[in-house]
Amino acid sequence: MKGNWLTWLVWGALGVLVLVLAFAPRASQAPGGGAPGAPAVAAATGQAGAIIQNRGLSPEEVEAALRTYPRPGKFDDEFFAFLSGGHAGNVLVVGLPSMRILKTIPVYSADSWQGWQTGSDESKEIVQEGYFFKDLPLTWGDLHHPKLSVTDGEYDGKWLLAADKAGGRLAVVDLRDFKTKQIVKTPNTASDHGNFFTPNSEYFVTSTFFPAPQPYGTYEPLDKYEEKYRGMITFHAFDATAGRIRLEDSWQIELPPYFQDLISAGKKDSVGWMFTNSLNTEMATGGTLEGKPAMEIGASKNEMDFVHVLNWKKAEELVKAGKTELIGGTRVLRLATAAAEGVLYFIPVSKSPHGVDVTPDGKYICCSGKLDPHVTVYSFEKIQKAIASKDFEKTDKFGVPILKYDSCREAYVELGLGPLHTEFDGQGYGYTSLFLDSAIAKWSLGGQRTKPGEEPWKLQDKLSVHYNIGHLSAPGSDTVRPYGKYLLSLNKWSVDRYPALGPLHPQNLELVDISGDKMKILYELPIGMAEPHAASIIPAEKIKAWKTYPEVGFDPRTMKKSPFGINIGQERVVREDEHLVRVFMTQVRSQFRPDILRLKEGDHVILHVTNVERARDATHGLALHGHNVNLSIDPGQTVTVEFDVKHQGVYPWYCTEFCSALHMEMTGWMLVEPKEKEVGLK
Ligand code: K7E
Ligand code: CUA
Repeated sequence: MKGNWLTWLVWGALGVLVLVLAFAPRASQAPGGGAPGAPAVAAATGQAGAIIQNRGLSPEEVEAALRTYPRPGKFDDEFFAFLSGGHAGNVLVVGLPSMRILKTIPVYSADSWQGWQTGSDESKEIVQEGYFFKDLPLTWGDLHHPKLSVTDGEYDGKWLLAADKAGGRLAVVDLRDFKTKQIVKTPNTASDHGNFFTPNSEYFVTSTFFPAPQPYGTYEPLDKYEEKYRGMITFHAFDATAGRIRLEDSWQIELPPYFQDLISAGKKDSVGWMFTNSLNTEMATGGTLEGKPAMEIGASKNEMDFVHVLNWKKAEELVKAGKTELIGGTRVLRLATAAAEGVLYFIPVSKSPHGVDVTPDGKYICCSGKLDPHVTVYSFEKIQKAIASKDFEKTDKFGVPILKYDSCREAYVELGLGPLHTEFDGQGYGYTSLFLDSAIAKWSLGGQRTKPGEEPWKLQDKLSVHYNIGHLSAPGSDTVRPYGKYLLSLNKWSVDRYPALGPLHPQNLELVDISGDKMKILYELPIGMAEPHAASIIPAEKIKAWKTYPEVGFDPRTMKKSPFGINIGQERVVREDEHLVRVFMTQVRSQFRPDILRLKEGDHVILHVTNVERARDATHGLALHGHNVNLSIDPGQTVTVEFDVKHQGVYPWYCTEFCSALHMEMTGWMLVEPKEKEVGLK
């Protein structure tokens, strides 16, 4: 509707333009004649017309361009998409609909722009806290699903959390300053994959992908897989005021050794419940050189895998009542207890599903097997009835009741090949990614909005994307209040969409307009970085980020004034003992104070640097030659770095941000004298 109107407008304007063009030269020649500005408008419109013609743009392309074009200096973006950076270990912030990359937030991996793990001890300590093994540095992570904190089931714009699939960790990002504040290692897991916030961010819940022997860290051979390996769902207690995970209050539910993959929170009607898709109910373990079938073959023998249905409120009660065992220092609700006490149920689902999604009203749970062209919709009400009447097919090997598929199923909607994830627009439609079809299917949910002549539970539209879509993301889709309007298609392959720049291709994102009956692609954004698996999209006005730190000497890790923060005039170099030198340094355009450090070979330096600027955007850097020290200090911020000075010599340092006309002069010297000749000793 709107699209048609816009198209009409554009082409209408072009029609008029031809006429206007004819008059334009004369108007501009007339001395002081014509309405002010008229010739300019005519000329501009004329140029636009020529561009459209020369480039051979279709009306759809012109419309897409006009809808996504951000006016310079205007805040035209309606939404921010928080995209995962995959195994680049970071988060990207992209504005919609402009599709401009506005920020990267380093999390698990180093980032020298922001001095993350390349200098400041604060950043190194945050990462160290989450090491898999305390004595083995982890310099990267695989970040898949960034999730935004919620209050009453709606985004509150305060925190972003995301698990690390490769390290079994999770991280907290503060949306006041867009910096990572905490990384913790999930107890008893090798990997975390799915994650979500409970409706008031009481817990950040993660699921393991790979089951592991328990207690974690012990060895068990693969032939004891069924007996000894277990999956885990972890309820990380989250302090939503402080923005910190409290491991001591966290607890886990032990699960069978299936691959638990992704998880979704119940909402509204289904609050207190959660859902997990699982694969490999065959419990295959591979063994391609040992005469056994490959994992992919072994793990797709069964016709059906399981959706896990968990009553986490009940589990919480059991945990509080002490029905847990301490494993690796964490309270774990054992599998047998979960099965016996009505915490855990299974429902069959077509084999090898990837993703489970709950409708915004909490009434339906969508899950699709990748090899079945349908999405299966389960009704929460029916599931509850089946549980209440013990309508079980049987129990699985671990004593978990399997609910009857037919008793729980509400609909079975044919969509296309390779269905994965489903998102919602809040207008009564689901959007499912079709990996094999390279398409998005739009389908009508039952019990929602009905349009004249529109059947519920039916495919309504299909859009080709480029190519092999994984996740898709609609604003607020995982909350009780989706915002609709746009959909991001996160594609795994880009193949021929961009000129070849070597064999490694960019990832391809596509912005889809979902405001009308037909989906339309508005923009394509290649990302020359790791695979953005998933995204969470929030209205721009919900983010209330700071422009500078509130006072000089601020420590972003504590969000308080640092004891090492100083003002101009307080700079000093203190030799605390024979080999320990502490430096309090300030930065302001365009100097370091002090700008000469006189040291001796063998010294250990503790450097506290405060950027005393109050001006917005006046970030300074400090790059020290040869010592792997690279700091980025925002206005008001204080950072600390410790390092050893092992080699005599002259080491300049400089500011890495082009901060002023005299930025090139913003430099300093670290002078390291040789050790005094130790004559006569030894
Ligand atoms: Cu489809 Cu991790 Cu959600 Cu990629 S995800 S593997
Ligand atoms: Cu400070 Cu350049």
